[in-house]
Amino acid sequence: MIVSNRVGTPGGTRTAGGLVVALQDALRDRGGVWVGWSGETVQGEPGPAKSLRRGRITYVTLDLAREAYEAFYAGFANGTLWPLFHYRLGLIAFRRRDLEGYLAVNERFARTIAELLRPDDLVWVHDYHFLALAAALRRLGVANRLGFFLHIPFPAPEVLRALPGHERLLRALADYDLLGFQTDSDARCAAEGLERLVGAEAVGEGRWRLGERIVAVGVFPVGIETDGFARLAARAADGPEVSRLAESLAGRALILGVDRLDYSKGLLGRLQAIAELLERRPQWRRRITFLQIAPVSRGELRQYRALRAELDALAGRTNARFADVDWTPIRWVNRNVPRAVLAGYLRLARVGFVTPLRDGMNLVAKEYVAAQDPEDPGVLVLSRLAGAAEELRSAVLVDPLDVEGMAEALDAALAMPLDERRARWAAAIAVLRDHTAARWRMRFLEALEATGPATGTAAGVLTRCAAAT
Ligand code: GDG
Repeated sequence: MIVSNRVGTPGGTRTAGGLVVALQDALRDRGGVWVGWSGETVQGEPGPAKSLRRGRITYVTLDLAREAYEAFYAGFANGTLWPLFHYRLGLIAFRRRDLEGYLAVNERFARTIAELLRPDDLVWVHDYHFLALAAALRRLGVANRLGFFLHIPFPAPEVLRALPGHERLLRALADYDLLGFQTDSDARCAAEGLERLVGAEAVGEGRWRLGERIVAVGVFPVGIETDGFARLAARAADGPEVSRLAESLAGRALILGVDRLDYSKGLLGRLQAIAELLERRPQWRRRITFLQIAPVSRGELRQYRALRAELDALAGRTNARFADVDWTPIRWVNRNVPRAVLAGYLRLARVGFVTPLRDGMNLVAKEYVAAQDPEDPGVLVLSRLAGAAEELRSAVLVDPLDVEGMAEALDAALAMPLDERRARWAAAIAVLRDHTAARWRMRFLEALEATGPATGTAAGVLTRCAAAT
């Protein structure tokens, strides 16, 4: 059974991202149930869960009452946990009733799940919306193996300490059998949090004891379907949408960014770096186009509306400063682009420009590498603070606060000779062919199966995390 806030229901309005595809494949291989929010909010009490069966997968979705949505989703998950876990303390809004609403939604999901579970089912829970789900399930007497994977960074104990109620959430995490993280650093922070903030005790092999519970902690970097995405990009390259973009460039080099419009993605610094490049290296004026695809995300939250206004203004100012009658340096697109077209755009780009201030992994960085033409690959310019930077060491790595440094990196990437581009790309694609989405889910599920309710052991799968002790 997979539990995640958003569900890849067939015919759903959300376009399939890499993650939804990966989870769908996991269920298709083994058969199973996918539980999550329907995406609908209702006035008054929501009705019972809806269920839809397609092949071996059953989708179970719950509507949320408007107030529950405000407290759980907009409030505690995205107004408190998201900024905290991305180290943006100044953006945090905390309200007790949001925390209570969050815990209540976790309880409601637990009741639905408990009714559906068979004794030998594995449960794989995703992301910061459900930190407290295992605790709610245990209270209902569920003894199944429960695994949790966090897609976003896990903060250091000193940062987590700022959250009222953090002890309760950490204790709730120990009700899972396995906690999975994107990077060593995230796993280490979680383990330190368990030790220092709620007194868990390391018992070796990446496991911690808290009261009666033993919880394993492991590192499982999310991958993409590397070969599948490469084929998608190669096929899309001659399609009408990609040709339209290629023709409009009139031979200029394309620098491309693709991100949900989110303050964690470093979009302000990215725009400043483009301006800095054009200011300091005038030879690139008229010779580059920066295209940013930034579909609006969480637009109902104040912090996101403010960011959008600031970005619109900065893009406008930079264009006004450098544009000519037949050239504007920045194309700023808030529309969602179909996945195949996006793959083609990535292949066309001379530079993939990915500069989050902090990111659990960042799949766009991986998709950019997978999409390249092996004969003539472009260059990935990647923030050191993306989880992906731990794997993609051959990218041009940048500090996302260092605007001058990012402009220099763009200059180097645009001028990079073919043999160096090929060598960097070959190193990156080798990592991505090894660390695929399929391997990610297999490793996680094997590790979860290796934890036992009886013994609580997680044999031999958590060695990378030993450093965390
Ligand atoms: C979270 C963590 C972690 C984007 N715009 C369009 C579009 N996308 C697709 C991308 C990519 C996905 O959305 C975004 O994934 P990221 O990993 O870059 O970022 P988050 O959404 O913040 O994801 C992150 C991830 O979970 C997985 O664990 O890596 O750190 O924050 O696949 O291509 N897709 C389409 N049109 C768009 O306009 N079709």
